[in-house]
Amino acid sequence: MSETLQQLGLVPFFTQQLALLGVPESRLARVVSVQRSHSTVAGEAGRCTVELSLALQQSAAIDRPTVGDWVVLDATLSRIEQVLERKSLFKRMAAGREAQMQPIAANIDVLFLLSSCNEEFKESRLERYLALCLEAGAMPVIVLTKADLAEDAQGYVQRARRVRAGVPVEMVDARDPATLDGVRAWIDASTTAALVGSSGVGKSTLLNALAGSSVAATGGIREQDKKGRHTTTHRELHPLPGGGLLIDVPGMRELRVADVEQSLEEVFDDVEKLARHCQFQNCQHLAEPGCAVKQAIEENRLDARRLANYQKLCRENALATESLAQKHARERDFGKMVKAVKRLKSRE
Ligand SMILES: Nc1nc2c(ncn2[C@@H]2O[C@H](COP(=O)(O)OP(=O)(O)OP(=O)(O)O)[C@@H](O)[C@H]2O)c(=O)[nH]1
Ligand SMILES: [Mg+2]
Ligand SMILES: [Zn+2]
Repeated sequence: MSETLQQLGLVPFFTQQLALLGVPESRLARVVSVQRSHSTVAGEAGRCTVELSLALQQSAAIDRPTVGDWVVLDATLSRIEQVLERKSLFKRMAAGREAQMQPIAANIDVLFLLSSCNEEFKESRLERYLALCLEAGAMPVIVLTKADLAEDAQGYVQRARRVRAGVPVEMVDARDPATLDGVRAWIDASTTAALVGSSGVGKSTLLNALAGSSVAATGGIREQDKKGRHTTTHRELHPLPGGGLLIDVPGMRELRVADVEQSLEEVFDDVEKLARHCQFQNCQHLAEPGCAVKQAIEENRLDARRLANYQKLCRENALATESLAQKHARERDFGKMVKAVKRLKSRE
């Protein structure tokens, strides 16, 4: 299967960069998937497996190509030389000890935040995803799957609507293409969308239904707690037959936030609005007198869970942002030291 660059989602934002670099479109490609030692890209010449240039291999994780990236290949089309500036980037704090950001999907227009109409549904998880989505610069759409299994699917819709006013909520049976018009409406010919959500919510099932064929494996969930079995193991970009592209992302156990302060304020703008009426400008909404936020909770105008999650995400964000800053400072110091040593050596 060979797609045109337009079918792969090419828009002027990237052709302009290419023109500035003076590189022909034959060397432009889009990253379809990333494996440990190589990546699969799609371009005018079809799909091929490529390596990273040495410079990219040595660059920070966040600067290395990720699924959805537009990249410049070398003349032999076997190596990625450069990653074009991204229009949007969904990223998280990487799991593990080292403080660094991990790119999840690049150049996405729409992010479908999937949650099931069962025990898996948690407002707090959606709030976390929403903050990451706004930070990414993508349009969020909450998709409630397994509406067919729920006695009160509308109840879940209402809960989802309260997560953040204005964020669209779609309800589907991901196995049934007849229920997908609401989701389809968000994807046009040049749209790149991505599917995120816990394992087992039906991301790959939804992809297959939109693609009209079985392009990704799906798996059952554990009956007792409705948890998925991590069926999808890698991220992949799939062109849809009706136009547009969809990135399937495996369910991630940990989606830590960093650098999302502004997006958190945006997601929790109802809390922020209340906080303006607190007696103290720096009120932490703990036990201060004249706290408008606490009062709203007492009067059932605000959910105590929502405030607790906001505070939890703020703490997590502050810690992560701080450790990223410390790491950058260490790297800067190390860079300075290396330069100083080189200067001394050259004097000798
Ligand atoms: N009844 C019903 N079942 C669904 C729906 N969506 C998904 N399923 C089922 O839920 C199970 C998990 O679906 P997957 O598509 O594999 O889930 P996933 O989100 O891709 O999971 P990971 O790849 O593990 O992250 C499968 O058995 C699907 O058939 C739905 O809307 N209704
Ligand atoms: Mg899957
Ligand atoms: Zn307060």
